Amino acid sequence: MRTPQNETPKQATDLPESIDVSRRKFLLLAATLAAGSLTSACSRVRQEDYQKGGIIQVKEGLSVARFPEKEELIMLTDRPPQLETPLFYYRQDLTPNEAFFVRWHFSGIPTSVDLQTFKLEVGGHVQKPVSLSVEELRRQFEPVSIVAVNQCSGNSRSYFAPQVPGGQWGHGAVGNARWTGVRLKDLLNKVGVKSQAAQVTFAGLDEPPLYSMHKFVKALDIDHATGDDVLVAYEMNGEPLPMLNGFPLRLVVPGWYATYWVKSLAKIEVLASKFDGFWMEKAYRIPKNENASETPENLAKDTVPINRMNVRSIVVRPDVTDVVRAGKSFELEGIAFDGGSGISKVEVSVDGGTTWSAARLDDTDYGKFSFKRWRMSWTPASSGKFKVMTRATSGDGRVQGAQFWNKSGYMRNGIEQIEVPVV
Ligand SMILES: Nc1nc2c(c(=O)[nH]1)N[C@H]1C(S)=C(S)[C@@H](COP(=O)(O)O)O[C@H]1N2
Ligand SMILES: [Mo]
Repeated sequence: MRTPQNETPKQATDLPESIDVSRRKFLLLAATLAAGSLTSACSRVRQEDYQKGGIIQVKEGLSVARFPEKEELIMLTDRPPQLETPLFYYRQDLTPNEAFFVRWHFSGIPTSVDLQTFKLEVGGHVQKPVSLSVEELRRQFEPVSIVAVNQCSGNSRSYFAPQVPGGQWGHGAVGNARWTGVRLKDLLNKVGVKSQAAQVTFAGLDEPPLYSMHKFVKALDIDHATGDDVLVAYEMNGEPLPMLNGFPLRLVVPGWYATYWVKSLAKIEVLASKFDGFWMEKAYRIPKNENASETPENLAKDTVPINRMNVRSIVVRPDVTDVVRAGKSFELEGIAFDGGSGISKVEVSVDGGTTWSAARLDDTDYGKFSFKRWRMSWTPASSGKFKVMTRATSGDGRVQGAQFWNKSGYMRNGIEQIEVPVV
């Protein structure tokens, strides 16, 4: 089911809304997935591929593929699935589940989950550990919903110069959804966190293919984990999560990069000391300085785990199918978002950064962790090539600027420039 484009806006605090997904529906979903397993249809495309009023633009050599529960998405790798959302899907406030990007580290991903036997374990440095079925989570805890952006640390990595290794994402390793589930804080209250707790770890059902590899486990500080925002979600845009986006449960860490949003979440463990696992100590680290920047000649010696998202904005219209005409008004359109302070301003330049004008921000309010969509009417005086740029300012006063570089290609948020041909 597609999320309607003009649905009534809701404040994150207006929720919960009703979440009446029947058990039958769940079981049906699980059964379908088990039977179908995760085989994909894959097609090779040339420069352009028309679809649903938008266009999938892929670099030479990339493919599009249709995985279970998904539309055709840009495929970086098939094992593990790494699928990118085409830009035209960002002309809606909420990214449809079918088009939401996918990223797993290991090929050993769950392809079916039996909700009769599945349990989420919550334990470790606590008074009384529990195991809960999805049904018990739904019944025993207050449901909460929040609209939040889930963005891969390496979103837009392919544009870094010099180029860096890792998934060569365009701008489509991001999505905005309404997540519904229970507060992690409520779960932790139920098990009774013991004093001196330091961190909480999260692990999913996916397994590394080799003994020598480390299971994907992430950690949050106890203060963060017991805050109001962090959820264990069982729904995405009012539906059970797609298998590829973490069915039946995933962690939702609003404002923080997607690496913390552990999918097919099965184990939550409270630790009395800081977690020292590979995915916190070795991977997903950024230079410890203001802009997480370093140079190839001078790599940062001090690093910290990646954390809150920085402010950024991108243009989603014109796309390659749109024709912009001299002397005719054209509505430029895009999205902006940050790590949770909200978007206060978006400015647009059509002359390569010489002059800037304020874009209109949509007045729909999905809360501070959501995409903010913007528009600006533009009547080019002449034909030719125009350099269109966009610059967002966040609620806490941060402004997009020059692009910084780091060896992992994380946190790209410099002002982007696109060249628009005007006829
Ligand atoms: N269990 C599990 N959760 C995971 C990952 C993973 O490999 N395994 N990858 C993380 C990373 S790096 C990203 S970008 C997001 C992607 O979320 P999505 O596939 O729902 O878009 O999932 C995160 N959660
Ligand atoms: Mo990621």
